[in-house]
Amino acid sequence: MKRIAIINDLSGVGRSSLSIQLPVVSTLGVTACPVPTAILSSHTAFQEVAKTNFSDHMQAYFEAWNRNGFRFDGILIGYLGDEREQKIIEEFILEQKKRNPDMKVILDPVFADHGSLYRHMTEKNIEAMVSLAGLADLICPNLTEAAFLVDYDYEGLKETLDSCSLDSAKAIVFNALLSALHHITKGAVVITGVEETDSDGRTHLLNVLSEEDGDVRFIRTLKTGDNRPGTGDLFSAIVGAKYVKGSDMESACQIAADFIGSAIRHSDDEKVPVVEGVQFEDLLHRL
Ligand code: PXL
Repeated sequence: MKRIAIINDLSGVGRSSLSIQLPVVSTLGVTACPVPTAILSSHTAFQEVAKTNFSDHMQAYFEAWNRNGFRFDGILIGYLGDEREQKIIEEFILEQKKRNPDMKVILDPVFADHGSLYRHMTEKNIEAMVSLAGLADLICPNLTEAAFLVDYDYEGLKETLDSCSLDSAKAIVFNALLSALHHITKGAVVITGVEETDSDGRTHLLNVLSEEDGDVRFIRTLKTGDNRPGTGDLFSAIVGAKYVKGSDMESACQIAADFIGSAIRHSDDEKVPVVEGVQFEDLLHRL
């Protein structure tokens, strides 16, 4: 069975990061090995949060893994406790690449959404993510993170995209952004969960896939429901597990997008408070 190290925070309440990626990756038939970057009482959209970083312990954790001879087929990276973790993770990646040159690195640079940085995030976290992107085979930022990573003005970008009704016009705008992102990574890029409204007033979530500079493909799913935390974590877990198992990128993205669309609808039907994320537990069997 394939094995992925999942480097992400452990948040007690709110369905984000490790709490949802572990069951999703396991359901997809891949062994999930957690590396907590921080332990939080809940994700940071709740008012009261107690946070403890794992940065001081991460090196010993990886060294013990390496000394045991553990070898991974993939490394999935999400939220960092602080920027010091970047170097430690990079050393782990380089060591594991020596052991398995086919190992895939999937980076979901979790630090912002809807135009703003998450609480506790600084410029240094962004620099850490840019550095990690240099070692990734796939990065999956949302639109805000994509803009921050390459120093684009998010509001201007969003406005331009909203004014494009044709896919051909959108593709030109995305191509410029993707080209900048391809300068910071040699890997593929998926910009996730970009909201758009069609001429009938329906909202779609658009995922923009680019495996190399100049390539741009749109993957859509109908969105009927609220914006909920944790959808990016679900996306990277599904695409990461499928990618490591050898699936092509486009169908992995489509499966992830469809799953997230139905999980959002289901959460609304079940009247789950938005801050508690998506109720995915009783849908796992669909993966
Ligand atoms: O789902 C993204 C995420 C991950 N980890 C933490 C968060 C968030 C989003 O708010 O706060 C701690």
